[in-house]
Amino acid sequence: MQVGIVGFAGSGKSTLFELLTGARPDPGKIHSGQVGVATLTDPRLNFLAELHQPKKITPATVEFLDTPGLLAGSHADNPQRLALIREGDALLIVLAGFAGGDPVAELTSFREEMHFADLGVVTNRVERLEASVKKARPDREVQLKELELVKSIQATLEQGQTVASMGLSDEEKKPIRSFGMLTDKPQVIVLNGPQDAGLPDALRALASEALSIDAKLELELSQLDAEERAGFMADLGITDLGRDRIIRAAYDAVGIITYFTAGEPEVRGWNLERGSNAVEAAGKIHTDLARGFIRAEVTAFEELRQAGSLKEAKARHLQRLEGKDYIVKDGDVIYFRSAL
Ligand SMILES: Nc1nc2c(ncn2[C@@H]2O[C@H](COP(=O)(O)OP(=O)(O)OP(=O)(O)O)[C@@H](O)[C@H]2O)c(=O)[nH]1
Ligand SMILES: [Mg+2]
Repeated sequence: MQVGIVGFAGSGKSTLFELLTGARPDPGKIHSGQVGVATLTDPRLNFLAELHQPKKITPATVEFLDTPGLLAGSHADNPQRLALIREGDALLIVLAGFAGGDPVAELTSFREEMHFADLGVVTNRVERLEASVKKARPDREVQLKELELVKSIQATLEQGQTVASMGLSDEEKKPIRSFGMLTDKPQVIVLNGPQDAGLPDALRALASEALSIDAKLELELSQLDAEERAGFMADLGITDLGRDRIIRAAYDAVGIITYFTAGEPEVRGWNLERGSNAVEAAGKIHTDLARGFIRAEVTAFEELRQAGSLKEAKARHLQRLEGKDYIVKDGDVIYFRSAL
């Protein structure tokens, strides 16, 4: 899972990238996009580690991609800059809330830039396909179908609507998947700046789930030792840090849940697309585990926590045997039985 950190130049993307991933932004990498890995602080993992005393603890992770900012008012190379994020699963749009700017106008024009870039891509594709279907070719039928699809996307974008608003199924989207339509991606909107003002209502109206963070301050806090940090936070009246909220919001936007495997060698969190079944979950670990799947022994994390130990959870019959079609839930602790 990869989330592109995007926005206009100077909005604080690299500051946020460093806060989320702990990786130093490298100016030499920015033009191709710099990848960093963020681990979600998850108290459930600590509890499981207490129980199992494993040799290794591996949290679930998400990749963030720091990208060069767009330049306001210069359409020309913005689509090219935006091309970097076409492979991402979601976009984290960072708005500058610290330099007296107008975040609502900033979000509106950023969305326009994405719109414009998508329109460029589909218009290009429409033109190519129109030329191509004029010739007799074996895949003409397939191309005619794709042409119909890209034309309807083009019309939608021209009317000011997003690709996401079309509600296309994964199957319908197959021909355009490689385009990575930006206006089809889930968005996490982050207002970066001092927290006293809170989120303006006008921004909430545009992005109901918008979050706010003071990335610079929080990055500075993260570099202190725990005691100093607690002191500063108390002095500044900060009770809640934004880092984990943002990572959690990225998981939710993409539709990713976490399940756990727990044993003596390793306690580990795994990312899984919401709605996946037990075999698909097994496949995240190893294809053999999925191929040889017999059953999944599942305990909900909260029940395990209340029972206090796996033994007690079993005694209370809280461990369930589930088959291939079982839909895995966030927080499930799973032991897979496999014939391979
Ligand atoms: N006051 C204030 N300054 C900030 C905040 N976040 C970032 N800055 C400053 O704004 C400047 C730009 O921050 P960056 O994180 O480099 O911004 P960016 O979006 O990566 O910029 P580009 O990569 O050039 O597009 C730096 O000088 C930061 O220290 C903030 O929350 N408050
Ligand atoms: Mg930057």
